[in-house]
Amino acid sequence: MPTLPTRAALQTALQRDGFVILRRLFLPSEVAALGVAVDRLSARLRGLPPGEHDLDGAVAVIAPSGGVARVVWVAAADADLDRCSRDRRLVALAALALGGRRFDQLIAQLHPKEPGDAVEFDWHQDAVHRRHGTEAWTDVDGHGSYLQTLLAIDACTLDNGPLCFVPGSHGRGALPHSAARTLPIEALRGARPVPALLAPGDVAIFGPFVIHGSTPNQGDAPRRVLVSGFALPGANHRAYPGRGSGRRLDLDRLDPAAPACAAVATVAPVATVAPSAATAKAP
Ligand SMILES: O=C(O)CCC(=O)C(=O)O
Repeated sequence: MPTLPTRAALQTALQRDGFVILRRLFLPSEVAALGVAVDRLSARLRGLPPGEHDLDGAVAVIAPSGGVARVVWVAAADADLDRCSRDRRLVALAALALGGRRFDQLIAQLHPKEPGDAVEFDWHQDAVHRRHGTEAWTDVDGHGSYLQTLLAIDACTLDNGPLCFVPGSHGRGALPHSAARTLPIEALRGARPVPALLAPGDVAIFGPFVIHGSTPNQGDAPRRVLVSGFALPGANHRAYPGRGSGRRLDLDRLDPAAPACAAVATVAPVATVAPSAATAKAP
């Protein structure tokens, strides 16, 4: 029975690249159900003007283009996306990567990049969004104390704005960002980013120091992803937006009946893609 990678395999890959891609962690039927949930949510967002909008305790951010930039703490707005954002498999990955069994879930965020919506995520490290290096964050394990997961609901292809990583960039530690929490382009000098080309159900996981970003969707199919973020207890001291955000998850109390993985591999694709400078805010 295919299963999650061992702790050693996962940690070796994370330490080498700063991110890991896990293939087919979610079953096609599960991903199809998520697509339906996102369609339901998108119908509620249609026609909203640019800016932030409360959605049953979630925060929908509409970009100047009219596209949905992100839905922050989407767990409050949809029960299916809520369940998936704290799925046992994702929390188990946090346990393998970070150690421990209990985590504070800071992020449950939908990025429904649609063709032509001009939504992009400039180069950044998630550490800046966690407020690493400020009073709002205590690096309890000395390695960032945080894991982010990104589940592909649609295929992430070269033309629809896949998330791109700079392998090994986590080794540079926390870098200075602009006031908009983006990296200056000089920080990318000599970098060789790789796109995370994902099939529906694949998951990318990454630590808080790896440099990543993505360009707009220039394809003709949506690129919807669900992002979750897990912190070691004691790391975060900030209230995150969204009703119920920051909840404590205990791996031993999550639904043990969650389906097993279809298959798992830990492979980083290698190709070079350079997202442009961008304006959208990252999680
Ligand atoms: O959805 C994307 O392309 C950006 C994701 C991202 O930057 C993040 O999860 O930190």
